[in-house]
This record gives sequence, structure tokens and C-alpha cells, in this order.
Amino acid sequence: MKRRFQTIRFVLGDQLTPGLSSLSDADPDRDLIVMAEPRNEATYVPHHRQKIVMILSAMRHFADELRDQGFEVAYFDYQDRPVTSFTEALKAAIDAHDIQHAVITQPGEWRVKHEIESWSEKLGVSVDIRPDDRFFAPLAAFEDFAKDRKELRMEYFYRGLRRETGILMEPDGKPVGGQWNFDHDNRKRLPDDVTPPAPKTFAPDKITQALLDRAMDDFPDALGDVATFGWPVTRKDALIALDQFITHRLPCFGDYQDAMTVKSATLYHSLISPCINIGLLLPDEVCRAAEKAYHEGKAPLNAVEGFIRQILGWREYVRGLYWYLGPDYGSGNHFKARRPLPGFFWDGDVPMKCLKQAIGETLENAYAHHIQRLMVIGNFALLAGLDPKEVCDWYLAVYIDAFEWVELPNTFGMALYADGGKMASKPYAASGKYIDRMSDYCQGCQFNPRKNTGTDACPFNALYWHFMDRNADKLGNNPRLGMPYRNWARMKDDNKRELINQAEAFLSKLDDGKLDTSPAQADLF
Ligand code: FAD
Ligand code: DLZ
Ligand code: SF4
Repeated sequence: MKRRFQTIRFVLGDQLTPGLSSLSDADPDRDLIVMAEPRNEATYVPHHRQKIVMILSAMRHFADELRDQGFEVAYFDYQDRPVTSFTEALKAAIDAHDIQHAVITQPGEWRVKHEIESWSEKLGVSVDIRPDDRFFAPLAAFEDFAKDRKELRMEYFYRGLRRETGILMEPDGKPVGGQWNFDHDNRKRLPDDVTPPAPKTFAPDKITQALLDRAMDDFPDALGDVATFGWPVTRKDALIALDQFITHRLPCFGDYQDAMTVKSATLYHSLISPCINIGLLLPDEVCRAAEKAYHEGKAPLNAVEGFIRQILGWREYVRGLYWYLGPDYGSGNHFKARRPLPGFFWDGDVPMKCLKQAIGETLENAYAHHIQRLMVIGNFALLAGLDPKEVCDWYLAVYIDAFEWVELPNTFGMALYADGGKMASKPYAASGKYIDRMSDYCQGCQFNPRKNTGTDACPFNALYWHFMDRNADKLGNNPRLGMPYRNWARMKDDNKRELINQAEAFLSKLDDGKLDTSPAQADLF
């Protein structure tokens, strides 16, 4: 007998969690599930094809799991039931079933939230937007934290969540190990004789393979290849990936958290961000699994605390910040940076080895780890004064885990300091010496990280001083930048001029597109 549905449960592509708030009281006899692959969502930035395939495949698997539980799923796939927007999909479902009520969990972007908020008026349905309770902290908790503070810093929010959840806490309310943060232990360079273990990859099943086969033709404006695709697309596989990380890579995660190497694109990182972000894994279960490994003596505290801080600390903090700062966060430009994104961001063809490696791996795998994103690509964008909007759109497109609520604060706030310090207490600006200290990239580079001027000088060095000098009015009084500004003040005028000229020569080559040539022919200076 055909069921008569009363309510639509609309599930978005990053809401693939069985206990989702919009599904918690769903009933197969009364409720119709709607899921959609709208053209808009695949094209608002030129997403990496691996990201598109992962999301669509995970959605299709999730829809099948709901069908196995007896639900009817109206699934608008881009091939057979194409729609341009979520609104169009909802309208089609309403028209077909004459339903007047829809339930949805709050989405991960202001853009989609505004679209959902238009539904009642546009489509004549009542809409119940429920909180996304897959995070540790409700949004109101972040507002409480933020409201009387001049500065919103992650560390204090994190400590509050440690206390609240009891994660890595002693019964007397003190942090396990006697301190909150083991960051100073987590800055080792990878030794030459150590090669990190490869992460687990998953062979595509029929659903994934069908998407992979069509990805190049069906998403012509997307970027990247799908050749290296091995991402989990079900909760079952995501749990295997988590387990494999906890067993094989978590023990060294802390030591080499900030290291970079040509030997491995992933080092000891977990690669679980896309799984958490689309709902295949819950942050709580991930943190508890890491904590358990510590208590069982399988991983040291610096690794476990370092890992948990990324999720319980940074992930919760950036999410709170994104919603707290409102839909216009991201429209400012503190340093008035206006340089267009160079062409090599799209093909990785650049003579600077660190950028070539980090951008190249990004384009190949839809993944780069945190320090590549922050201290190589982000640092370059900051020092070279690239336009924040273009940079943020690039990050939103290229990474497998990129959703605006997490991408924007990290890129606009943390990497570019384009918000003038709402998120970070100082810009993460660094010279080539930092990259040399934390990686083996410079060994294979035509530039020398110890040289500041001359044809083979590392461009990051002069760019660093150019950035500090041109923004002295905005940064000169920052107490955390006292040392570099004192060093700059002590430098001889001739040296300063040479550095500024060196940086300007580089920036004009960049503007002329001359960095986009192959290194062998590059006559850069
Ligand atoms: P691991 O190093 O293993 O870390 C464990 C987990 O901690 C991650 O899976 C992630 O869930 C969480 N995490 C770590 N750092 C952060 C952070 N700064 N903010 C939020 N969560 C964090 N992360 C995204 O999920 N999506 C993005 O679009 C994104 N864009 C970024 C852009 C820039 C410029 C920077 C500097 C960072 C960005 N990050 C983003 C944060 C971080 O780089 C990624 O979460 C991480 O690299 C994902 O790889 P992993 O799972 O191996 O992480
Ligand atoms: C990023 C993305 C892509 C590529 N495709 C879909 C899709 O087909 N269906 C869907 O529901 N969501 C998709 N997403 C994620 C959305 O663009 C958006 O980021 C989230 O819905 C915000 O919660
Ligand atoms: Fe990058 Fe400079 Fe090192 Fe080359 S020398 S890899 S440009 S930091």
C-alpha cells in the first residue's frame, strides 16, 4: 500500500549520521526522506573531483542504509532526477506527496541556511530547523564563552570543553599529565631514516566506481583527478580508517605533527577530517578512541592530547566562531591584499619546492596536512598579499574536507589574518628558515633558505620582511611581534633596501605570471 507521508526529513550531504537531530524521531510510516545532488552544490566553487565523488558516494550509501531501515528516500541524483538547488528538490517532493511540514538539521554554511530559511515563504511549508548536535558544544555555549571577552582564543574554550566532557581529566578536575597543552613537545622534524606508514585506502565499490568513471566528463569545470581516490564512503569503512590511525599513526602524531616531508603526503596524520565533516564519524567517538589508546598505554600523552586538541579544541572553536561572527565574516580585508591568485595554484607548476610539493599533493589527493595548508600555502598567500576572497575560494574548492564553517575561519582568520586578529593573536608569517627547519623540502629546491638576497635566495625570506615592513602600521604594536620588529629596526638601511628590492622583484615576476614557468627555464631574478 502506498504510504501517506506527513513530514519530509531533508538530509544534506554533510549530515550522513544515523542519530542526526532531524532523523532522531523519524518514522518510516509517516516520514519521507529527501536527499539531493543539486547542480549548484557541485559548482559554487570548482570542487576537487575526489570531494564530489566522496560526498555523492557517501550520500548514496547513506540513502541505501535508510532504505534498509524501511524508509522511503526521494533521492534526486544528478543523472536521473537532476535539480539545480535544494529548494527545487524539496518543491518536487512536496508537489508529489502533498506534504506541509519539513524537518532539517542546521546546515554548515550561511549560504544554505539562508536558502532553507526561505522555504516557508517560497514553498508554503512549515520548517523545523534543528540544532546540529554532533558537536561537543552547542552554539549557545560559544556565545556564552565569547560575549564578555575582548579576545576569543581557542585555548580557553578548549579547557572549558575538557572540563565539561572529562576528556583527559583527572577526577580532581586537573588535566591528565598536569598540564593542558603539550605543544612544545610536538615540533620535531622527521628524521631522515624514518618513513611514515601509508594510511589505509579503500577500493571503490560499485557505487563509488560508477561515480569515478563519470567524474571527468560529468564535472568538466571541477578540478583534479580521481586516480588516487581511496577515501572511505561508509561509516563502516570510516571506523576502519579511524582504528588504523589509532593503532599505527597516533603514537607518533604528536612528535611529527608539524613536520613536512617529500617522503609522505600524510605523515602521521589521521585523514579523518572528511569523515567527521560529513558525519560518518562523530567527534566524540574519535576523541574517546584516542583517549582510550592513552589509558591502555598504546600512545603517549603528547600525541593523544595534541590530537584531541585539534578536534575538541580547534574544530569546536572554529565552528563556534563561524556562526558567532555572522554571515559577513569573510568579507573584510585587513591588509587590503589585492594580488590575484597566481596560476600555479591550479597546476602546481612553480619553482619553489615547498609550494610545488604542497600544491601538487593537494591537486593530486584533495588533501594536504595542516602545516602545508598553514605554513607553506597560507604563509605564501599572506606574505605575497593574495586577495583573501580568491584564496578562500581556492581552499574551499581543493580540499576533500572543505565546508565553509571550518574552511573560512582557518583560511581567512588563521592563515591570512584577514579578520585583523579575531581568530589568531598574530599572523602566522614565517620565513624560509621555518620551512627548512620543519621539512626536507629545501634540500630539493633551487633556492637557499639561508640566503636573503641574490639570485638563489629563498623568496620567503625577503617576502617575510616586505610583509612586516608594509604592514608595520597594523602589526608594529602587537606584543607577540616585538622581536621581529626590533630586529628590523636594528637592520642597516642598505640591508633593508636590498630585502625590499628583492621582494619587489619577486612580486613583479609573480604579477607577470613568470613564476608559472618550469624551473629549468626560470630566470627569476
Ligand atoms: P589531523 O592532523 O589528523 O587532525 C585531526 C583532526 O582534527 C582533523 O581530522 C580535523 O577534524 C581536526 N582539525 C585539525 N586542525 C583543525 C583546525 N584548524 N580546524 C578544524 N579542525 C581541525 N579542516 C577541515 O576540516 N576543513 C577545511 O576546509 C579546512 N581548511 C583549512 C584551511 C587552512 C588554511 C588551514 C590552515 C587549516 C584548515 N583545516 C581544515 C584544518 C586542518 O588543516 C585539517 O582539518 C586537517 O589538515 C585535516 O587532516 P587530518 O584529518 O589528517 O587532520
Ligand atoms: C559540497 C557538496 C557537494 C559537492 N555536493 C552536495 C550534494 O550533492 N548534496 C548535498 O546535500 N550537499 C553537497 N555538498 C555540501 C553542500 O554544498 C553544503 O556544504 C552543505 O549542505 C552545508 O551543510
Ligand atoms: Fe621553499 Fe625557500 Fe625552502 Fe625553496 S628554499 S623549499 S622556496 S622555503
